[in-house]
Amino acid sequence: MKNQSLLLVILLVVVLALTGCNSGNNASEEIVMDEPVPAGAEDALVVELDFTADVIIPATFTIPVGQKVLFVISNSDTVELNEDHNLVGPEIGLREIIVVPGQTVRRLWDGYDVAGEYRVGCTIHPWIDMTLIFE
Ligand SMILES: [Cu+2]
Repeated sequence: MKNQSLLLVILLVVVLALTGCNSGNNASEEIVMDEPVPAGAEDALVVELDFTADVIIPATFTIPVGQKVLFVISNSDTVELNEDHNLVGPEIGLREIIVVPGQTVRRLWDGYDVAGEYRVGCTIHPWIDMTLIFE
């Protein structure tokens, strides 16, 4: 008798946990851990970046002005911080790209057409940044 009730409680907990997960997961914000290359990336320059727990690798990247970019951004730190990072560049109109631990995103960006050096970085961890050079 005791074992049966225990089993019933366990079953109930499992069912609740499963339905809870489903209702909390919005289809529109489903996370793809290894995003495919988006359509239209054929003529884009691939800019490959990696977030570690304290830096972005590489620290600088040079892009021709007006060049369309395919950002391939990974977050390889699943241990030390194990937190989301975002790449944001307000000065150059680069909107937030979020990368969760262990994820690789592939996003197209129109690029920027004023030569110069611009800081882009993570707003979650303000000490993590890099420089994009347009020339
Ligand atoms: Cu970060």
